Amino acid sequence: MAKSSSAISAHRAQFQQTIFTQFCLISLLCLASFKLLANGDESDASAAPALSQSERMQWWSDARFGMFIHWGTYSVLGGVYKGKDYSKEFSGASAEWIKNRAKISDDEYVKLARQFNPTNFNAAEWVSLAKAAGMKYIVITAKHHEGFAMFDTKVSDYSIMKASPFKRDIIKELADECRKQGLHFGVYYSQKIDWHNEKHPGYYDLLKGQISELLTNYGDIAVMWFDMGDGNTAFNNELGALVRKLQPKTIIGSRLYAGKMPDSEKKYADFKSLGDRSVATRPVAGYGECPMTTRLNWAYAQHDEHWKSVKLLIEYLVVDAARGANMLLNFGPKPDGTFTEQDTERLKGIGKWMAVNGESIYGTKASPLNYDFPWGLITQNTGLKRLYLHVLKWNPKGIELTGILGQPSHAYLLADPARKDLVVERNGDALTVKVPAAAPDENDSVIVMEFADGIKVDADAKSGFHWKPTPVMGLSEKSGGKTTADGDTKKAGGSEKSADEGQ
Ligand code: JFZ
Repeated sequence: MAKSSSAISAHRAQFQQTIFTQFCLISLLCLASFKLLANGDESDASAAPALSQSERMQWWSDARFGMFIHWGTYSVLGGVYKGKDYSKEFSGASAEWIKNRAKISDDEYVKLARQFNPTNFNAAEWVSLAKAAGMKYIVITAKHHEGFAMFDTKVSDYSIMKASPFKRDIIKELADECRKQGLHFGVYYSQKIDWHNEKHPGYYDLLKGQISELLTNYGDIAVMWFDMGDGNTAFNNELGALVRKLQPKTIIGSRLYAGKMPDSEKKYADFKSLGDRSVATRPVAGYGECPMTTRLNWAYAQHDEHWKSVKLLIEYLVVDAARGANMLLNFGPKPDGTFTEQDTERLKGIGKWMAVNGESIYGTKASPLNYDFPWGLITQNTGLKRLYLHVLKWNPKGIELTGILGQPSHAYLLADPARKDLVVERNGDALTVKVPAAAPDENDSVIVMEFADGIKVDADAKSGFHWKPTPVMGLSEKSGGKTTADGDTKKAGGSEKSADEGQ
């Protein structure tokens, strides 16, 4: 029997309703299954094998070169308090210790925060400077011994957001900019010394709270650069475990622990932080990093004229790399948020050399020889089957090296775009590279030697470590330099540890 039009439209409406209901049910089922899958994936992710240390360290080891930044309310004083300059008063200096050295009361010192208003701070400029200099990572003081947090912490009011007129999260702005420009971002965190909070009954909770904030609110934190660990190994390990839990890829420095502790007991340390202002004096076992200053002080100091030249800083970078260590080169920005002109000049000078010679640093390993030469040192890239001879002292009569077997298939100056072949003569166990009369680079001229069959070393070859870093004020005493003002005996913080002993 034919249906009436109204019956047909009622039937159609019922049919459409059924379809819609079914569609919703199917959508919900799909959503539920995706969620389940995701959960399943998450559970797979949570079951993912823990990251090995070598996986965690790969980018860091390849990077070889990073930027260290010491910046805080101490920068306002620039090493001077009530007319007295404390930036040279004791071993290792340094302007960020001024509260301690000038014996400034906490009530007096916290007033500095009200003057910390770096209106010229521009994260893009800082990160661009580091990138152009060839640096692959930045580590900045999120909280130094003064206890002032350079980030939006909720566990203390002594921070850039609540105690300073600036009220911008420096750590967030730099972390975001590093991510944008492709640099790894890390933070220095003083966990043992905190002259403002350490007497706080819940100090350990404050530490764990701030470390959790840093590892939760700022994206990937590539490095946690703890400083001056104490003997409380259980607590140090608790902090290490907290970092691992929150961000398994975060690299942890050895200063989470007391320097004198055996490396084997530093459970969460991924790399050995060598002595302040040190240069590797011997090949470093495992992963090592030498923190270095461009002058004497770490933080900005108005009257610190102990500047290191571009040539010297490149020498130190090369010596560290040739001995298997990274160099973390420090800068102390001014209280207005800009770098000093001298630091900017050094960054540009190093960047010019790195633009031509970066291949001889990035992704390299320590020399295959357990010695070096009066003319300089060697890095190697085994994957490329290349040796890089860093000739710091040019010799127009030729550059001689021993301990390498066979004949290079190709040898050329890294600075030569044409890669014109250089003559390499063998005389017994020595190879001599015939070179132009003038060194192609005033800082470090790099000769590349390629070995088609791979780099082979004469295991019996012996010699010495000829290369001693050029001694200057602002180089650790163990590395051959001086960090004590004449006649000074007082020590700042830890003793001047040897570069070899590390932290
Ligand atoms: C620490 C800080 O006290 C200093 O202000 C700066 O931040 C530097 C990078 O690290 O200084 C130290 C830490 C450890 C030793 C010496 C100085 N040590 O163990 O010899």
